Amino acid sequence: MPSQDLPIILYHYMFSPVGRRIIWYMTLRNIPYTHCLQPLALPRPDIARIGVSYRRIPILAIGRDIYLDSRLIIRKLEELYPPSAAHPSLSGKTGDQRAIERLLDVLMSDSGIFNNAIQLLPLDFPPLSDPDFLKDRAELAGIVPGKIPPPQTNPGPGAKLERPTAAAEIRDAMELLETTLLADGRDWVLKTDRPMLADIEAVWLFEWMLSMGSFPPDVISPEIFPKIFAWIDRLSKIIKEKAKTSPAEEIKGDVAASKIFDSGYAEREGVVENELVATVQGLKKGDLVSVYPTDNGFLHKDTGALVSLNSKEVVIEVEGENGNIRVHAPRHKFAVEAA
Ligand SMILES: N[C@@H](CCC(=O)N[C@@H](CS)C(=O)NCC(=O)O)C(=O)O
Repeated sequence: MPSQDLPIILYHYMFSPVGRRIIWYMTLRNIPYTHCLQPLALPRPDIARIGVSYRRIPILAIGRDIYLDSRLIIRKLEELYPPSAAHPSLSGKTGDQRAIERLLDVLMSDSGIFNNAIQLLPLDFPPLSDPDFLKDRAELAGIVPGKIPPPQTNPGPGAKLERPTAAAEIRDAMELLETTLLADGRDWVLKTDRPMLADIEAVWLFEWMLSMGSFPPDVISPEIFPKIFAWIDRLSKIIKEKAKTSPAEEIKGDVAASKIFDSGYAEREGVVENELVATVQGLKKGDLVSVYPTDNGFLHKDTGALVSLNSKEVVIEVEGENGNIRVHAPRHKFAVEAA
């Protein structure tokens, strides 16, 4: 476990469903953290000053180690805070349980369902009529004035069918849960006596959509999916109660940066393993590499000296405003390229 002196700082904004995934995880495991709230759109000088170019939210700092992407963040918190009475485990015990946990993560993170949820944001959600916000999100998708957009972002025909099509996709994922894992009336996805990581993996997007008023009531309602709505309600109540007893403190970007630069590293330096991406490029420790996501936000590359690389993670050392930090990115949906 990292030294208790190392600050844990979550950079996020309250509207971020992926940020909430991390908050719910840390809340259920009693992991104390502070948060540094960010604007909904770029620029985010608080993040630039620590030396990070990655543009997505959430980002988690544990001392001078900075973790990108919620899946890696959860995996790291699992490793760095092994189960104890103070930090109870949320992971499944059996292989079957862990498989359900991971498959739910794949469903909610990798199946494209997140984009469907975005399509269903209420049309009167104020940022949707803010041209600066829309320009920012076009940049996230890689659409930059004067440049040819990548093929997946070309607007297709039938834009007016986007919302009904998205609703059908969301309903389908909800139907899966309602009629299988929750069908027998259990309280929690793994039939445990308390919520586990599998619950968090399944719930974060649906809870966010509910809180945003995104469900089209004729397609998705408590009458149509009673078990899911009751489960979301049970889980939200537990989180709210827990958050009340130990609320996270909010800190400003300058304070967050000083805390990071005054800290040590949470992890020992790793090695560059014989991974194909390293061998084909002849990469070795210390080489300058760029790391960036491949699904969106790919115009923002972090570049630094390669510290370690394995099948799960790449770590680079990057210069920040007041010293170096280490940026950790998952290998899944991230590129590692000689710079
Ligand atoms: N795979 C990433 C996805 C993160 C993501 O898409 N976050 C959204 C907010 S929920 C985002 O960053 N949107 C653009 C932005 O805020 O700059 C993760 O799991 O962390």
